[in-house]
Amino acid sequence: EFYKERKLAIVAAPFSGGQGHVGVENGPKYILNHGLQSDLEEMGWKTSVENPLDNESMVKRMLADTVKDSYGRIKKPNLVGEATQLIYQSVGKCLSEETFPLTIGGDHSIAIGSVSAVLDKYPDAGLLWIDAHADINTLESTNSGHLHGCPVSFLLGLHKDSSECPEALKWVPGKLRPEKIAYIGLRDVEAGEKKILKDLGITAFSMYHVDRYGINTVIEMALKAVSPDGKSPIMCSYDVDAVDPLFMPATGTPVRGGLTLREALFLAERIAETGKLVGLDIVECNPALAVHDLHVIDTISAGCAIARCALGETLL
Ligand code: 4U7
Ligand code: MN
Ligand code: MN
Ligand code: MN
Repeated sequence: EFYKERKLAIVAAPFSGGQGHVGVENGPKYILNHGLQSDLEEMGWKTSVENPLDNESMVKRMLADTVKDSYGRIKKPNLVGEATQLIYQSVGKCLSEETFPLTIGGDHSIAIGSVSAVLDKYPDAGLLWIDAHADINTLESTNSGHLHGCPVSFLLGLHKDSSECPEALKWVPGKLRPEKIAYIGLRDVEAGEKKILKDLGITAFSMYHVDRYGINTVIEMALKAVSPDGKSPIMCSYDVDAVDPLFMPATGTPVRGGLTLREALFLAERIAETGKLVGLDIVECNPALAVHDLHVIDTISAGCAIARCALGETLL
């Protein structure tokens, strides 16, 4: 019932300021070069590409690491605040034109922008966060200071309780309700994050649950949690490090013991099957972290396959 005209925008978010590795900003370029746009066209989507970060001052700031940009332990709050706001506006524009936003990262901080825009348009949307990590560190709890470990806390509005919030991030609406998010794939969650998840009663399926119940039951439980009546729009923020590094080696914070490639694609296929998907992020592909060419191909082709499956590609 969403996107009847099957319009889709690939929102390129070549951003690395939410973490410490160079190279994740090349994710969109590699994914586009792999042919994702024409694949989606063949599947019947009318596609376009948006480049919200492609303005002179942003490009300059992302390259030059000269201006001091830290706030206590928090790294690059100004850069992340400005970049995510541009992504927010771009995704918001897509949605206002009934165009499906497929945001390609870049690191996971960009979801602050993409998910906020989806929640503005669809306030009752359920959010599926597919990831090895919970990304729910607050400005207080983060040990690394990397904002790609914090987007969920911003989406929940936890920064609003903080005297620590940098000016550039104050725009984030923070309207996500804790009962509207479910995680799948977790296996590297910090103690501080475990406490937040518990205190807020957030639904989270770790790799333990995938092993215990199987991926099919896990996705049914996750969908039920964020959309009990099955009617809510669904937003999916897919961090490729949810997938086992055997299949997805070129990513910034790989953790062994993850989803198999089929489990990863099945999740996407099942989400597509609901007919309720209203937005998708694919983040954290970092071709620079491959130790040889096959790693690049594995990572980029798996990233593209996740996108295609979530957007309706079927095996038969
Ligand atoms: B990703 C971490 F400390 N929790 O906060 C942190 F383990 O978007 C990792 O999921 C965050 O890749 C990983 O830096 C962020 C760390
Ligand atoms: Mn992750
Ligand atoms: Mn993540
Ligand atoms: Mn990562």
